[in-house]
Amino acid sequence: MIWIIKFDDLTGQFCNIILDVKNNIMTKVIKHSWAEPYKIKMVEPVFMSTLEHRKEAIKEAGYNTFLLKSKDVYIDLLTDSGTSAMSDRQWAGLMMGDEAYAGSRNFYNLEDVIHEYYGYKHLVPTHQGRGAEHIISQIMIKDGDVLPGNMYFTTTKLHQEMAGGKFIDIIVDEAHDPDSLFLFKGNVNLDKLQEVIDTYGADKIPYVSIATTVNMAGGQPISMQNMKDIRALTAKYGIKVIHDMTRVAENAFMIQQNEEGYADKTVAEITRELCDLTDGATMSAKKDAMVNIGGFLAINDDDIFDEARNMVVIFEGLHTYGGMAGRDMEAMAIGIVESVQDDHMRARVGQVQYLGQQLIDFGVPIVKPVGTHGIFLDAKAFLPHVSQDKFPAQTLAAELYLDSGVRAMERGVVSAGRNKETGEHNYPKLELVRLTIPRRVYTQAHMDVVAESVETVFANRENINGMKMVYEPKYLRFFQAKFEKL
Ligand code: P71
Repeated sequence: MIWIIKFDDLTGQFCNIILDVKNNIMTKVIKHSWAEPYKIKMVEPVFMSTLEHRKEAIKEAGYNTFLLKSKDVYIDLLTDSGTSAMSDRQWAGLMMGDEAYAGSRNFYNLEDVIHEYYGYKHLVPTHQGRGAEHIISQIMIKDGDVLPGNMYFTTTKLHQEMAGGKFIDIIVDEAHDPDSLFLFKGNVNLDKLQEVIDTYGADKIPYVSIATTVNMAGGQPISMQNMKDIRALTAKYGIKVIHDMTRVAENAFMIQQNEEGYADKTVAEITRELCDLTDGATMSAKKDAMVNIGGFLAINDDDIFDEARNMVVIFEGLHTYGGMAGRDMEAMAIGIVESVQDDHMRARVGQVQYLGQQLIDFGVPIVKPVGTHGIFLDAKAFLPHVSQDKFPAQTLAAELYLDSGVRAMERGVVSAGRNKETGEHNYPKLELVRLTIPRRVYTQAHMDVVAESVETVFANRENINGMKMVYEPKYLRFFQAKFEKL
């Protein structure tokens, strides 16, 4: 028997070739490791805290993980936004920053990359995603308009409301069910979209708001077929589609893995195909594109571009930097190209799936199937004895920090805010704690620590009671609200 390890060009993976020379048999065993396509050049020490220290820190933070100091956190899974590790190429890009006030070379590099990889005609840079959401909402939405979309995102919805619009959720029902194994929970239910058009009329719908990988549903992808169907239906009525492309490459990877006809296409090709089915996009480059800050609005329509370019100078900065330094734009341009590499995505999503599988094996209730940017603990099933008005997800996030110094994020009733008309809490079906994995930052051993900690809290769940809110800010309350333990 002879073993050879060989790179398999067909699958892009390493495989073992086992040669049984005597019997003239060759067996090929594909390894399914998601191992990283990079090695570590620089490290950042983190604080290994004690239970005593964490008790003090979380109390002082009002049991809100957003209010913890980063120095008190061991493994930071609050978000994958702006927290990823840049490559040596991106760091080199920072040194190539052209900090001219107007017409920076880096802006044109970024524009070229966006044309090539995303295909949109015009680029308006912004300081981050919500800057782009603000501009597109103010330009396109009028008082009394409605915005159908595949589940709300906090900042997106707020900007739509502040512009006078009302968000209407048209995502498939499966998205609200943590146990449904449907592979494309980001899909739009086309009957729901048709119903919104019939009820309000196409002229009240400035655009359909479509996110690739739906954050609040658990990082769930939308299928290419569904995108095509949305395009066909909206085209019939002349309605635009605006794409929240914050994690589009992750969505493209899931299409490659799970949708018929896409196994042989690259993540880059699928990404481009997704963008081509829409009229414009808002982007938080802090996710897929692996920069610490940055974003943009991209749009095909010349008139909307004209207005957006006009508006960006009021709120963000000149139209060739939009709140970013030249060096940020260069790092972003490089990061976009890295984000659509198949090897990168296999490792990125593979790591998330690795953590998810450990928790599933232990019987911890999580949103299934595992999405692309994090694991979402199902707090309702985790703490069935804590009613939703006692903030189960908020409580669980605090308990997890107490146990191990792992910081997670509430995505439940606190995030959902209050109903604008009645003033009551919005009670979302999904009451989740998000363990968000930054890209290229943590190791497999870190994932093991996280899994062990969640399992410990799960084993002690009966001793956990809910919390009451003792301070509530008016906007996006989850960022600064404070709580006390019951
Ligand atoms: C995330 C974030 C950052 C965040 C935002 C609000 C509350 C808590 C954390 C930001 C997104 C996003 C999508 C799909 C637009 C934005 C805004 N996500 N769309 O997941 O996920 O982008 O933060 O750059 O302004 O932690 P921005």
